[in-house]
Amino acid sequence: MTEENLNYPGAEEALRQFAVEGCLKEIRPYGNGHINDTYLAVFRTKNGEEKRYILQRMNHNIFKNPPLLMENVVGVTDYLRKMLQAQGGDPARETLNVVRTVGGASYYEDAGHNFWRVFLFVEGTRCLEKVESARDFRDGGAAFGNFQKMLAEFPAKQLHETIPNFHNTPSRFRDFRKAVEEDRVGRAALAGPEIQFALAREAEAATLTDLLDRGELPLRVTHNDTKLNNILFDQTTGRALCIIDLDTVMPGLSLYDFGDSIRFGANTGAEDERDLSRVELDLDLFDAFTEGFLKGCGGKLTQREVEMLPMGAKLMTYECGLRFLADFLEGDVYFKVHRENHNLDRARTQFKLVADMEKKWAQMASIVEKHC
Ligand code: ADP
Ligand code: GN1
Ligand code: MG
Repeated sequence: MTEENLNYPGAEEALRQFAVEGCLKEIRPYGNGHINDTYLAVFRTKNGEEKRYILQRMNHNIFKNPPLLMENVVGVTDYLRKMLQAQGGDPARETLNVVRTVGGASYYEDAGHNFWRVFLFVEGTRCLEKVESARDFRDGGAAFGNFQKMLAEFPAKQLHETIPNFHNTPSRFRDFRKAVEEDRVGRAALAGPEIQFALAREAEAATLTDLLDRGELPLRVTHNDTKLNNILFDQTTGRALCIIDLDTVMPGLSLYDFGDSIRFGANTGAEDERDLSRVELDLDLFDAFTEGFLKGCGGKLTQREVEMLPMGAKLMTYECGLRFLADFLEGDVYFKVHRENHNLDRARTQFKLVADMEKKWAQMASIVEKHC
């Protein structure tokens, strides 16, 4: 099967279990995800053409039950494929396509209890790590809004909760406070101002969960990880084409999807920027995404949801900062890190962004009002 030097024996062994086409030519790590191990696998078919696949080793420290997770991914992508077919879309490119094992399963568990899966590589696309134009971001907003709209009638009861309390901000706050108290690797002294910043905002953490509990915000099927690099953009048309990274599709609030996108994409700096003077909320990008998202949702959001969009942005940013900081304090056990203090740098950008949102609160609210 193998043609050239392949340095990922576990990945190669896993690939062999799947119903893939041709001779394996190359495997290499791919993308910038913080969670799964992602590889690009290139095959040469009998007629000399290249066929590409995405192979992933699912992170089962984080996703405790990969088989149930894959049930979600298969259920959601099958459903989206039918919707796309009915709408005259292209189901082979506009959603993920799970490649089965030769035995027909959606994943493979190896002898070391690693869980692997394969997707068709969506050809002719670009994955953006940073917003390049307001148009892209508006389009990304429309794509995430539309994703939520398409799943509006999906039977939510069928979905397993892949990570309990994923966007439960008060629960994230408690985890953070525990990490500070335990200070397991002796890093709390390095993060004094960040810890204080986080503690000072405890009162606001429950804003959205309280509204949900009181029935003032509806539970929907949401993506929950709406980073810009979880959208593939068509290289030819430049339009947002395919929403990927479906591991956290679960019941949630529309505000989680809106907020997480703003947190990442409307930041003038990178998520791990060390120079905090470069980190601000770009109001033009906030405007563009809001416009796209509201259009994509197709007028389905309630007035209360629309009103709370700025709060969604702020709380998702704050929550992500809590998570990065807690992981720093716990010794970098969750997010992949590539340098010393990486998680602390990430937490700092999130908190800088929260502080900037607090300054720009009135402008954020009037942008939202303008679009509804
Ligand atoms: P993680 O959960 O670690 O973020 P993702 O599922 O988002 O993993 O995949 C990581 C990266 O791999 C994506 O940001 C994207 O660049 C690329 N990728 C994933 N699936 C596909 C696919 N089917 N086609 C093309 N690129 C993909
Ligand atoms: C992770 O998987 P990825 O890299 O798209 C994380 C998100 C965080 C994000 C921060 C399952 O997203 O919740 O917001 O990193 N995903 C999971 O960059 O925890
Ligand atoms: Mg991802």
